Amino acid sequence: MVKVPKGTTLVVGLGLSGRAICRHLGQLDMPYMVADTRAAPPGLADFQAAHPTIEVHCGPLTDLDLAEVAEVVVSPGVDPHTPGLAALAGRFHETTGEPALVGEIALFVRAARAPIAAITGSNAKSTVTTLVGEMARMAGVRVAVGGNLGTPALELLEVVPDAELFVLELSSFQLETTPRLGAETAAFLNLSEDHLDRHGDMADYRAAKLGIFRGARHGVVNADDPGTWPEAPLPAVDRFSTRSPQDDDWGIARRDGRDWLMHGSERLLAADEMRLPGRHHQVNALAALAMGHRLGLSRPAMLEVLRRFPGLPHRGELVAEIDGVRWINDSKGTNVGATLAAIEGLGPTLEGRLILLAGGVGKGADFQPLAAPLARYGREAILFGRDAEQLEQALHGRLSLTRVADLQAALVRAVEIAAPGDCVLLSPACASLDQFSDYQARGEAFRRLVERLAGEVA
Ligand code: UMA
Ligand code: ADP
Repeated sequence: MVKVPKGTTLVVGLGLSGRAICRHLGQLDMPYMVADTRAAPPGLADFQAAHPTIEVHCGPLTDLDLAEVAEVVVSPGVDPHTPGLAALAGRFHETTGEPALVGEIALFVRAARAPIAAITGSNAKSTVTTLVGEMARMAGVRVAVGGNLGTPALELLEVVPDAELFVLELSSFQLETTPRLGAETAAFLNLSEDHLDRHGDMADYRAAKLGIFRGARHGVVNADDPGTWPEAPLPAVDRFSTRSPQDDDWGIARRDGRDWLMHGSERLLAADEMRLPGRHHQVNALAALAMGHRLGLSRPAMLEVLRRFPGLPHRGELVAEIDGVRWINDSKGTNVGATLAAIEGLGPTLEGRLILLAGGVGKGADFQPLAAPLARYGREAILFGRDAEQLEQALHGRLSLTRVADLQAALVRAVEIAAPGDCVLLSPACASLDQFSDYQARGEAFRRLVERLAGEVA
C-alpha cells in the first residue's frame, strides 16, 4: 500500500485536465500527488522531469491508502466508481465541506471570479458554446471559452486572467463530479442516448447532466425535450423550441412567407439569414440568444454573429455547392440523435432530396428512429463501414439503399444520383474507428473528395 500523506490532494488522471489540475494546485501551493491507472500513461516522463518532487503512482488505485487524503480530484474520463475510490463515498472535505471526491470543475468554481455561462446536452454543445463565446466577444466582453471543448476550464484562469465571463462546455462526466456550479446561466440543450457504458442507464446519464443547474441563477431548456427540464425550480428559466413561441419563449414562426427566429412575438432574424444550415442549427441559435439575452449582450452583436458564423468543422458544415447540389460534412454526427437532428433540420429546407452517407461503428445503437425522417426527405441512403448491415436492416423498405465499401465509393454513388436541389449529407450516426483514426479524419477525407469533385466540375 502506498499511503497518500495527510493533507495531500490526490489528482487522478494525467491527461489534459489532470495536468491543468496539477498546475492549479501548484500555483495555490497545495501539496498534491498524482495517480493514473495506466501502467505507463503518455507524457509521464515529461511530467516527472518538469515536476521532480511530485510523487506519481501508476497502476490500480486499490494500491493507495486514502485514509488521510485531503481531497481526490478526478479527470473526467475517470469513473468515480473505479475500484479504490469507493472508500471515499460519504466522506467530506474538512474545509470546503464538499464531497471528498470532486472533479476539475469544482476547483474551477472555487477560483473563478467572473460569471459562468455553462452548456451541456447530448449534442450541439460545442456549437452553442462557440456561438455564445463569439456573441460575447462581438459585444465587447472579455470572454474565456473552453471546458470539454478545447482548453480545460482551470487553464482558462491562466490564459485569460482578467476574464469578464467564462463560457464552458460541460460533459456529463464533468458535471457528475461538480457539487455546485453556480452558473449565471446554464443550458441543457437536448437528451439522447450516449455514454451509457459509463452512466449505466438514461436516468443516471440525465441525472449527471442536470448537475448543470445546481446553484444556477438562470436556466435555458428545450421546450420540445422534457428530458432537459430541471427537477427543482430555478430562479428563472427561458425555453426554446422549433415551434411558434408561447408567451416569452424563444421559437420559430412563419411571417410574410419566411421563417423567423422569434422571442415571444418579436421577430429577431429571418432564419435564411443565418449562415448555418438547417432547423437544428436555428434551435441552437435560439439557445445561444436566450443565454446572451440573460447575460445582457447587445442584440445587434448577437445577430451579426448568427449571420456570419459558418459552423464548426465537421458539424453540419457546408463544404461546397456543385451544380445545385449542396455537400455537407457532419462527420461529428457519431450517434443517432445527432444524425436525426441533421436529417430533420436540413430536410424541410431542401428543394430536392437528401442523400445520406452513413455507417461505421454503431456502438450497439438502435437506428430505427432514422427510418421515418429518411422516408420523408431521403432520395437514398448510401451505407458503408462495419455496421452498414444494421443500418440496412433498420432502413429496409423505407427508401432506396446502396451498400458500398467505403466513403470514397459512397461519394462516387452520390455523384451518380444527385439532382439539382439535393443535399449530400455525411452524417454517419456511427463512430469512425473502423476506417479512420477519428471523426475529424473522416470529415477531412470527405472534404478532400468533395473539393476534388468541385475542381473537376470547374
Ligand atoms: N485515466 C485513468 N483511469 C481511468 C481513465 C483515465 O488513469 O479510468 C487516465 C488516462 O490514463 C489518461 C488520463 O486519465 O492519462 C486521461 O484523462 P481523461 O480521459 O479525463 O482525458 P483528458 O485528457 O483529461 O481530457 C478531458 C476530456 N476527456 C474526457 O472526458 C474523456 C476531454 O473531452 C476534454 O476536452 C478535456 O478533459 C479538457 O476539459 C474529450 C471527450 O471525449 C474531448 N469528451 C467526451 C465527449 O465530448 O463526448 C465527454
Ligand atoms: P457536442 O459538443 O455536444 O458533441 P457539436 O456541436 O460538436 O456537439 O455537434 C455534434 C453533432 O450534433 C453534430 O453532428 C451536429 O450536426 C449535431 N447537432 C447540431 N445541432 C443539433 C441539435 N440541435 N440537436 C441534436 N443534434 C445536433
